[in-house]
Amino acid sequence: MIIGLLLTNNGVENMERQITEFIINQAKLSIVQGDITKQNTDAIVNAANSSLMGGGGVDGAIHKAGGPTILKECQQIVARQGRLPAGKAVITKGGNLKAKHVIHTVGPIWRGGEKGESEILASAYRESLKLAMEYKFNSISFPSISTGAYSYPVDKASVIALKTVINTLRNSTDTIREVIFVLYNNQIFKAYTSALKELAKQQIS
Ligand code: AR6
Repeated sequence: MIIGLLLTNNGVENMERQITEFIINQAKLSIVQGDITKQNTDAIVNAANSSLMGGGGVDGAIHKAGGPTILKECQQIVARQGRLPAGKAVITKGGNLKAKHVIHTVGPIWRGGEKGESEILASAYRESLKLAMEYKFNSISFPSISTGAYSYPVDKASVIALKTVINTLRNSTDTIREVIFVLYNNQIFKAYTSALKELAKQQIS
């Protein structure tokens, strides 16, 4: 059950802006504008590609900040189980990152919306949370999966991302107490903020 929505505008460290918090059972969902590589949650999520060999965007930033051990572990995973299908997730250690673990998932490439994109995107969030629960993490940070190089329209992606996390937290009695969406640019941040306000209105009314 959702028990509250709090709107704040704190001066958070690292130039982050945090404006929206949403309480679901015992967990807090919040949205901040910032760089996910600076987060100290138990895990941060990487919007990777199926090769798990790194790339641009948030993937490149995570590998750069975390150092080469992350890529090494990714190579071992691919050697063991092959490429990572879209909608699935795997986990590595965090290397030099503050977060001790990185959950790598692959979102859908936007192809117009009729190719199962929404289900694959929801699955990427669900599978990432499932891994976090298996590892008994208390906190996890997500980027906005698929809304960069993979071109998923953010007005649609934000609703799917938030709904999937809210529904998972609502149906869970697990260890997760904090989920943070860490959004790099202002346009994406604004889209998530208005999507969350809209969802909150629907939930509360
Ligand atoms: N912290 C948080 N979010 C970030 C950061 C950061 N440091 N850097 C970028 N973003 P993208 P995708 C945001 O392209 O669309 C890669 O090359 C960015 O503003 O990183 O899922 C992979 O290897 C955007 O909102 O991921 C794949 O080939 C969001 O992260 C492909 O891109 C996602 O953008 C995956 O594409």
